[in-house]
Amino acid sequence: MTTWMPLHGHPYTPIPYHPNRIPVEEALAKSAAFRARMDERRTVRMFSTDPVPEQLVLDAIAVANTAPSGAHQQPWTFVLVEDPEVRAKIRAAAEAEEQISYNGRLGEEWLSALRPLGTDEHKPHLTDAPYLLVVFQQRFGLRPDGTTYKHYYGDESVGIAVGMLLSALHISGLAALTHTPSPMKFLGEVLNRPRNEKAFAVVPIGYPADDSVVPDLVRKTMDQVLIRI
Ligand code: IYR
Repeated sequence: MTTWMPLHGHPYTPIPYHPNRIPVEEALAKSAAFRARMDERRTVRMFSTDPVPEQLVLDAIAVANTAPSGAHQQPWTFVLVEDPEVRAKIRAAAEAEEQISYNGRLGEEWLSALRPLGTDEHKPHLTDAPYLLVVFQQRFGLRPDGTTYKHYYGDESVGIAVGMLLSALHISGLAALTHTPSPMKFLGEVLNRPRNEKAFAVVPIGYPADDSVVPDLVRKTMDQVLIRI
């Protein structure tokens, strides 16, 4: 029997894993329903201030925490911000950065790529949405004694976790936005994060505003994205 040796701890004991196979008919029905439901997901920028059940957000974070990660290092920290003062601080700092970005820093090619989406430096969602989830990537491991160790595939791992988070939020009827103010250094400062963590994304979570609109965009077809050999 093989024993897997985590880099920074004890070997994991292999345990049986043989979940029941889902009968094909049932799997096809579930798969089709999930596909259709996911196709309804839209990135939302106009949020209602209505409260959302906290448990739905906690469940979605718990789902994200099931994501696969390089060497099972789970290099993520989720900071859930409800405090209106902290949200206001984050909005002010993000808008200050975005002001610079949209007025030259992004460059003409980037700005013209964004133009169809209609985004700008105003970020009301940061204070309208009842929750801001700030996802941090642990660039390296930090032991309590201050020594460090490498993390592997951090970008990929946190990206997968955020994807699972967005899916879980959507399944619960919640809307979200993957917002990446740039540079994001201020988030570590405002939220008092340790030196090994860098902000990966800010995810406002809530219900869409009653007058919310989204761009009438079209997704690539399967023919465009799938090559079969
Ligand atoms: N971070 C900026 C700009 C921005 C960049 C991309 I790429 C987007 O898909 C959307 C926005 C902002 O949040 O406005």
